[in-house]
Amino acid sequence: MANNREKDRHTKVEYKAKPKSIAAKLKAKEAELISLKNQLNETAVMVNESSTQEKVSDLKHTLAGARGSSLLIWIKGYPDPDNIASALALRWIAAKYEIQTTIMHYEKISHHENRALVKKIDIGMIEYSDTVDMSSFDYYAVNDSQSPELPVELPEACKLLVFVDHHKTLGNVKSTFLDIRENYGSNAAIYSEYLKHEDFQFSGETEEEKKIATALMHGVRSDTDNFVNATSFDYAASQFLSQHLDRDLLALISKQSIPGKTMDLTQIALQRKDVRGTFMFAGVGYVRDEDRDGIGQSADYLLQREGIETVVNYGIVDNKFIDGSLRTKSHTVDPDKWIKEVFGKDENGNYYGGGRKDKGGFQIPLGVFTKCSDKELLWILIKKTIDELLYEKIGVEENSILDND
Ligand SMILES: [Mn+2]
Repeated sequence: MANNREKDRHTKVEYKAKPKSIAAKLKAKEAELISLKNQLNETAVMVNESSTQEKVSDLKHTLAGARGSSLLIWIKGYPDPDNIASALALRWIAAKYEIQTTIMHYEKISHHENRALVKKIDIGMIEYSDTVDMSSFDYYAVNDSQSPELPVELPEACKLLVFVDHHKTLGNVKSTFLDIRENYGSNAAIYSEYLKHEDFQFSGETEEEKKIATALMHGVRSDTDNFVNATSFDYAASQFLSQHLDRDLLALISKQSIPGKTMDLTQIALQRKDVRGTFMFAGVGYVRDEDRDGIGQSADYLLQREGIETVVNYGIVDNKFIDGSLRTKSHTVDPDKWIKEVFGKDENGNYYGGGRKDKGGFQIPLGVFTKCSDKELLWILIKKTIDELLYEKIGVEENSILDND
């Protein structure tokens, strides 16, 4: 995330002594990391909170002004997960103001994935035809599109009430409520922010709300190419949505179904990715024993990223040991040799890990550190130690500028 990178960049820590064993290294850093942690807490900022607050007030005001009216939610272009989910969210919010909504599309639903979405979520969209009576709409809304022009004619009195988009604007849009955020990877993330706002009391507990959260998550994923092109706002949205979504439903409407936990780990790994040339490293934090496979699976996924040849993901498994996975498509990285060189041997002369062909792994027991009561601090400590070993191996300075996007 941008914030973490900022923090990393501004946190200059110099290491004078160079302890040999991992345990000694951990111990040597504890004090300075406590101060580091304090600094991190101080600089933490809530992104975008004030502007969302303003927009939510605006939206409430707009909808209250249209109370009891009839709203056409128009899906422009081919119905896709992002605009369908946005329409669903808007319908849910509008219902709070007794606004009757009709979700309508003009183009055919083409992709099988989108048909599955419409069917499984039971969206109740109408396809436009000459026989549909358009005269009853008081207002219309457009989401996820650069312009509000429709391919059909609306009654003169029918005004644009809501316009929400995340593309570059093409010109002036006149809408009672307008929210354009070019720095969002998905429109669904913008709607997730509205729903997250306490004023709308989205509990995520009803069937309908779970469906909406699921559709929005699908929208975020699909518009960000499975988070590869996500911004911090999309991650924040998916973090919120993940608390409410129906994972079985999400699996059904997604092209490939992957275990929920693996998806979460992948999401975390993407969020914390640290790209160094052709290497990508990601510490995913604490992982339950039964979910440890997700560390390797998320590394498999990250390896698909263009320009990346080697991925190392790691986390603390079962509060007992550091578990890491390496995946590579490089011709020069030998996973077995690489891991043995990076992590060395324990006091009994056994290597912490190894590998073969294109993959490898390592396990480092936390030993006495399992007793550490501050899990957050312990993670910072572990992460810095592992990262430093990795950086040393590939020959980069810890504080060199990251080339993450
Ligand atoms: Mn979109």
